[in-house]
Amino acid sequence: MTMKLYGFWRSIATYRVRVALRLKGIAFEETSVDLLAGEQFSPAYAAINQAHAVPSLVESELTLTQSLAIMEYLEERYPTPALLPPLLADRAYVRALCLGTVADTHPLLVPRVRKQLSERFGADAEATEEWARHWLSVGMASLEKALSRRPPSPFVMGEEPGLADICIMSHLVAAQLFHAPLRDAPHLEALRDACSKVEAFAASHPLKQPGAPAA
Ligand SMILES: N[C@@H](CCC(=O)N[C@@H](CS)C(=O)NCC(=O)O)C(=O)O
Repeated sequence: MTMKLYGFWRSIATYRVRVALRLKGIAFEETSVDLLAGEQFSPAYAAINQAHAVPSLVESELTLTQSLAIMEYLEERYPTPALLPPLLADRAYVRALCLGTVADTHPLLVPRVRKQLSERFGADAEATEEWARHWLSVGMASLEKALSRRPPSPFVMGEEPGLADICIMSHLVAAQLFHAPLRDAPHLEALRDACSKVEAFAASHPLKQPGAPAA
């Protein structure tokens, strides 16, 4: 049965799940939840995701939320091709890289946080964009440092892309959307170039989704 993905073109959390599904060759249909129009707060969507956020993935009777939890579910349920490495220590390394984006940076950028900054604290559009760019740059500096200690070749865990590549690419895609330049980051640049050549990443890019503005 085809899986159903609830997402939004601009959502980098949805992007992560799209890439994981495509790397694993799992068929899915995406339904757009327009975050800019507030559809995440509709009663119908709240019944699917009580956190009013995308992505949500529905497989038969099961509804999954949180991009990292969804990708780990896919990894356990459909182990081939593997997105996590076989060694325990490597898996911890990959998860640490993932959380650098998923847990540390991304939550600072989501629409509800930017809305609060503007409505409660009076930040104008330029200030909220600058806020996003700041945290994206802090995150990229940290990721670049990590990769410089263990350079990708061409992907984080070697020949095949996996969870770390997906999460790091979601960070770089967000940086692109928020116009946060990639500076002095040769490892991130090389990883971005390698991932961009993979169809699963290219086809999942926010600007390639229905509803996205023409590039
Ligand atoms: N940690 C969650 C983040 C989910 C999330 O906040 N998604 C954003 C879009 S990328 C969203 O739906 N935001 C709605 C809002 O902020 O109102 C995940 O990785 O799935």
